[in-house]
Amino acid sequence: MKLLLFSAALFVPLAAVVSAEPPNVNYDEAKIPAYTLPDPLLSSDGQKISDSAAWLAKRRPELLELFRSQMHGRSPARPAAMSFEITSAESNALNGLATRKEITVHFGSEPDGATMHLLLYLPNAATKPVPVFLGVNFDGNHTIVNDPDITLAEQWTWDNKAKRENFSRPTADTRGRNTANWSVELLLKRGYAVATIPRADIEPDYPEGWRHGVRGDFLRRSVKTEFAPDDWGAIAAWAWGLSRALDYLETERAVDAKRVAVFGHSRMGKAALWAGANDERFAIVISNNSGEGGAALARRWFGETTAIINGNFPHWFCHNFKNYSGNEAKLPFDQHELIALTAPRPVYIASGSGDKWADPRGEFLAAKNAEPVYRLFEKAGLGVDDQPPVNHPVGDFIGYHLRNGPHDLTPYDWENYLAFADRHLARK
Ligand code: GTR
Repeated sequence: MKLLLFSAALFVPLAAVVSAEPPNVNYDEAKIPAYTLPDPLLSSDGQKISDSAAWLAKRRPELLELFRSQMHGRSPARPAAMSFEITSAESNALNGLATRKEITVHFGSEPDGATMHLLLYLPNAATKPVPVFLGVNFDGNHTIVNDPDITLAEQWTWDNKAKRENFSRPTADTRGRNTANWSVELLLKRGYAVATIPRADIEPDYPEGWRHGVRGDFLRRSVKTEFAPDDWGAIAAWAWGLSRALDYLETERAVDAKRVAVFGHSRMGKAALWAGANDERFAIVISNNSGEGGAALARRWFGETTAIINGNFPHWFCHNFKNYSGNEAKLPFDQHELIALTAPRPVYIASGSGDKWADPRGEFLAAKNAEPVYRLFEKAGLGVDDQPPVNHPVGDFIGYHLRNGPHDLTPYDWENYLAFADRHLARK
């Protein structure tokens, strides 16, 4: 009896130590425990990578495999039976500024198979194939700009209040709701096409949303009945959707598919980084306020953590990633290495000064620690050692700015992305 009591007493504190309870959120630089970042140039067999050939042949595939198996999961290849159906084309959109096209991407030949709705604006002033900004939108294609003729497509949503899934057509009053974030007319005037897909077409964003998206569709058509620990999560699915949109853009004569910048805000910034890491056809990668699981270092205890993100968004990453909740030191990588997977292509990381949840300094430090890989390609990175003050953009092949203000995507951010894209895409 005595012995039993004794062992029970021993057991309790031990359980408390190993529990996966999310730690408190920390916003104090002084409280961040010391951490050691993995060296991007050190292969798992101990070999030091010292040139770009060894990076591309050995370390890059190794890191990609680690991010696949431990964080984002494995995504399927481009479906063989995928097809594109142009459902509308209007050459006089946005008061003549652009040609608007809507394309339904069918992922398979089955009539009940998954599809996504791609919206494309082409600048009418262009005389040759144009570069493109491509991103996933949060609330539907009709929200990105004030254009009454964008199709209001039905989509799955989650009603948090009623705790109910809904398949419905968005109401007309949501048209143009996110115009301020997308700056579509500015991009068109600057000579860029704008392409977008809705997040809910690929996967509605809630834990059971996969049932209504491409992950559920692929699972139903496979021999499996449930996801493997390293099967793709929702962020990987959104990234995969971006690659499928690029597949269409490669068929579009009015655009130059070798000059496509993939971008995203917040969770879609995480998706853009993963899309760019996987798919080297993307010419530029832009992460706006992507934070935890995006550009911010996982090992820095500041703002959102691995445990919190896995707890609140269990569908975003693969099951294996749950092993790192409260256990970031065990990750075989950190997010600077995700950024480095874009090398030698240009990558831009942007933070908001008031966006503490995303850890702006952790985003800067990840960009900074990606530099050794760019150096292998003789590409200059940030050009600074310390995080610049607000509204002071820096960098060559790794761009960075800390915008004054909250978690948001603003015209200030776009001015910098445009300058970055102008500079790099003109070089091609
Ligand atoms: C938050 C989440 C962040 C970020 C953000 C967003 O709730 O914790 O990781 O992705 O959402 O996507 O706006």
